[in-house]
Amino acid sequence: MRVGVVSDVHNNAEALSYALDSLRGCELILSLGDLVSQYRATPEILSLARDAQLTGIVGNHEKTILAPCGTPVRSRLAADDLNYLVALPHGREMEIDGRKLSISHGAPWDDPDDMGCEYVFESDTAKMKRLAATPADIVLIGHTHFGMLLRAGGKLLLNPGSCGEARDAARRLSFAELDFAAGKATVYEIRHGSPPEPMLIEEF
Ligand SMILES: [Mn+2]
Repeated sequence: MRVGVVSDVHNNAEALSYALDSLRGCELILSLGDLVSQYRATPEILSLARDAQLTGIVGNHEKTILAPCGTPVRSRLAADDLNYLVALPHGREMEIDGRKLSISHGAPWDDPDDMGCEYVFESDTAKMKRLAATPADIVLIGHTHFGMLLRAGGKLLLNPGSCGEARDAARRLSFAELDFAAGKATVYEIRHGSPPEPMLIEEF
């Protein structure tokens, strides 16, 4: 089974379309939150998400729109788009090919009632240790907009980076793919006008 992973799209329909095109053949595509951007949820991004049956969770930007302060944004959304957002859970746990997946926007220990989410950067030893203690085989996070792929504590830790709003020095947009049959995880850089380039590769 092949699983695509996108995160932090921030209304970038062009980048999401590119990623979805590259991930054709994946049986499941996960979205790790922040599909939309604060006080903006474009109908285009939500119809792309619904058409691709993105299996999503909320990020801090969805939380904002779903909170009382997001009422004006929600009132402008079509029913189908609003329903998609409202149905998003805070996080997900699932099992694929005998592996347990933990899926969260910032960190598995994020408070569902808090609008903020934790930033877990690879350079933060304490947070990385806590991430590696998550009771799962594959731990998926987003929010930092930095691609990360490594093994720690017998687990695979993956952040696909941002598929829409580059924040790293090289201004890279990225997404990821988990190939369960091959036991291979890849973070791909989006290359405008050409096929994606593998950026990080790890076995699991
Ligand atoms: Mn975020």
